[in-house]
Amino acid sequence: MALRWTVGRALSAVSALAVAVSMGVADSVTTAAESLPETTPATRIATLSRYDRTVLQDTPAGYWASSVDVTGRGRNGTFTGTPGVAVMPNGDRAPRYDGVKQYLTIPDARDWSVTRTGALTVEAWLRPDTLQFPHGEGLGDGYVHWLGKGAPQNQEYVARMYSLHNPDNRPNRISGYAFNLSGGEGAGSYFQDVVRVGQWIHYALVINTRNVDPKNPTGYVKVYKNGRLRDQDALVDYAVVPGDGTAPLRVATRDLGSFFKGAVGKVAIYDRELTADRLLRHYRTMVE
Ligand SMILES: [Ca+2]
Repeated sequence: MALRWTVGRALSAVSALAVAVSMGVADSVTTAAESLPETTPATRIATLSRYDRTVLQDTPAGYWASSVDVTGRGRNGTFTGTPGVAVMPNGDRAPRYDGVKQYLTIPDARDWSVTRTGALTVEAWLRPDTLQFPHGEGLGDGYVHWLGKGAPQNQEYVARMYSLHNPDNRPNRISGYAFNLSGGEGAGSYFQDVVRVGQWIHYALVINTRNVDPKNPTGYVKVYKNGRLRDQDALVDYAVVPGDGTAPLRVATRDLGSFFKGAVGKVAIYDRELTADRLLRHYRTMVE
């Protein structure tokens, strides 16, 4: 029953897109980057990829293959600029950002904040098209924020990638941080491997304030790469207590301070901690 309900809602979202396109409401950017072809409703649902279906089985609060919320809740994003298209390992398409001024904005919603349930998983596939980002921020402009929810006094979380050469000596480190609303230093986890231009990487950031133990008395942050847990850190180490801010969720930037050059696809937000088994399943479904 749950699956049928979910698929039904996904179908509604696809229908809504088709209506928007036929009415000329959706711009060409949205249409070009959308991975769901315009066909009859019956075949549309069949063209959700196996990867999309696997994600929907885990009932994400929001799921954006491009700018459209595939869950059917209608919380669509808006592209700024005209992103290109990249092909993912399974043949699906993903928006490709120029690293200068293109990004996706999804309006603020309670479901995008850790505070609603006490746990959040942010999942995405990224494909860097450079190892040295032209529009970075931080020390020596050494990194870019490629996904995040944060603005002054409304900081929540961010996904970051460092350039190959940066003053912090963190070559191509890929990380995730949880912040207090006031900002400052975040509690973060990371992996730091050799990265190739054009390589697809599956990333998941978990923030959990409910699963507490003596080492994590107020919860933790975790980062997964390709379905494997790579790092975990206690929120208490940086005295981080996540809040519910007003900033939008953005992809390819957080707050226009830096811009990711490359593709970011299949962005999903879950209002709980996804299990390692499910994250590994997602990864394998894309690459096998
Ligand atoms: Ca909010």
